[in-house]
Amino acid sequence: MRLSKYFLPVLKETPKEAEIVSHRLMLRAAMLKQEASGLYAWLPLGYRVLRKVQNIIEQEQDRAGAIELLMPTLQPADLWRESGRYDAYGKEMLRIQDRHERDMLYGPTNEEMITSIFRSNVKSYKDLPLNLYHIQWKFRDEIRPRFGTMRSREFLMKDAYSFDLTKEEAVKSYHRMFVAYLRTYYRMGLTAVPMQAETGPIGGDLSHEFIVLADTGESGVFCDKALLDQPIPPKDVDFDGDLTSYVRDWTTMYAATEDMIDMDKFQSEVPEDRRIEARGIEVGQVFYFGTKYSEPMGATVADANGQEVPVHMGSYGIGLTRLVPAIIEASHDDDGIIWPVSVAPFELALINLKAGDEECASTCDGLYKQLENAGIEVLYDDRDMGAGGKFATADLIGLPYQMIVGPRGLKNNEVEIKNRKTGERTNVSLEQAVDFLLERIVPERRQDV
Ligand code: 5CA
Repeated sequence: MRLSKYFLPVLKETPKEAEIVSHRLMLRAAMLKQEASGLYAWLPLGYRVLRKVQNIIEQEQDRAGAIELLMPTLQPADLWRESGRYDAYGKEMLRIQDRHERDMLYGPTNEEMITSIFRSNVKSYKDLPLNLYHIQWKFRDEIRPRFGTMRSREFLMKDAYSFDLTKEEAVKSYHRMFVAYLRTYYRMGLTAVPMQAETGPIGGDLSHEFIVLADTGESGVFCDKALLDQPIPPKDVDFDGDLTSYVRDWTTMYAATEDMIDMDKFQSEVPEDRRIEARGIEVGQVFYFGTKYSEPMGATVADANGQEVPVHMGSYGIGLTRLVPAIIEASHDDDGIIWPVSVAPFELALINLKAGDEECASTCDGLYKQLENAGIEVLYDDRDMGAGGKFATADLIGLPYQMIVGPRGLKNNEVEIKNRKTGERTNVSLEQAVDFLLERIVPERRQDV
């Protein structure tokens, strides 16, 4: 993409309304624009990141055996009357009437609708286990939407729903999602620690929140430091096999949010020098809630004896529009964002230092083609302006690598490559520049881990 043809209205000033760094940077880097309280437009740069996050989630969900579909944002109230949640959900739910005065709502979550899809289509235990997921906008009329898309009213969520014959089988489904989550966050450059959690309006008796440690997080958390170094299940993990050992690795050591903390247990189980008392961002939550929805809604299957039994269910959420700021909270400096390659809107900023210089322009044009042919995602700053502004933009929007092309370097047949994260600068010959980048960028995509 040529920056001269792109839409990247970066801000020089720091917007006053933004209280935390990720919100400030998302506004300054032209990723977002607020349209109303808790409602945001995703501008092109932000949308590219959101799509990368979505891709990783889809790959890991699919790998774990979940099947993608798409349900509507609007739902009939009658479904929610069946589960009893229409009244229970309260003011967070946006209630709407259509022209026939039928009660509708903008979905805050989809347990009811997926249960209705299930009950109309699945009749036998032989069709289980089943896990269906979608990635769809949700609306929750939060009392205090804040921190940009960290806590917004409309937000994009991945929600998966598992169906099993027995509790024992349902726990296996829970484990599959648990392992997929560890891999998903890791691929985005995050360490998300699973912590015992309350179940709130979703219900059930088994739940973990996945928490990224960050000072600006909304949850107080308590955990064992050693958890941060636990191994991530590998790409070829067998989702049909026994996953308990992975789950055990991540759940044996103490970790709980402030809602669930048992101080005596925390202090007796975790040696003092390993106790983390910190804040964190909840980037996902998984629930097992048995027959809470299947029973009132009549989602049953025939078991091996021909007996109709309600299925055991779980649900598994990831907040995509929250993950993007969470990644920024975990990875930025005074100059701007530092994207991990795997979610970067572009992998490389190609910077022509001297606009108007014919040799610089033609070399950059040539490199741009070569880089694109090599499959590197390039944002080519070909604008007719000084180098200072180009550097500032590249640092602000946080592309992992910069390739800087100027007359001085070209005299020696060289370009400069800067690593945004480490600040390290290397002069590389024109001939080797593309390979130099490929060697670094390809493993950092984390597609094969
Ligand atoms: N039905 C279940 C799981 S599918 C569910 O709704 N779970 S949840 O309430 O925990 O939401 C799942 C994830 O969505 C949360 O972990 C969080 O990352 C994200 N999320 C929830 N509320 C918001 C919000 N107001 N703004 C941004 N993200 C949110």
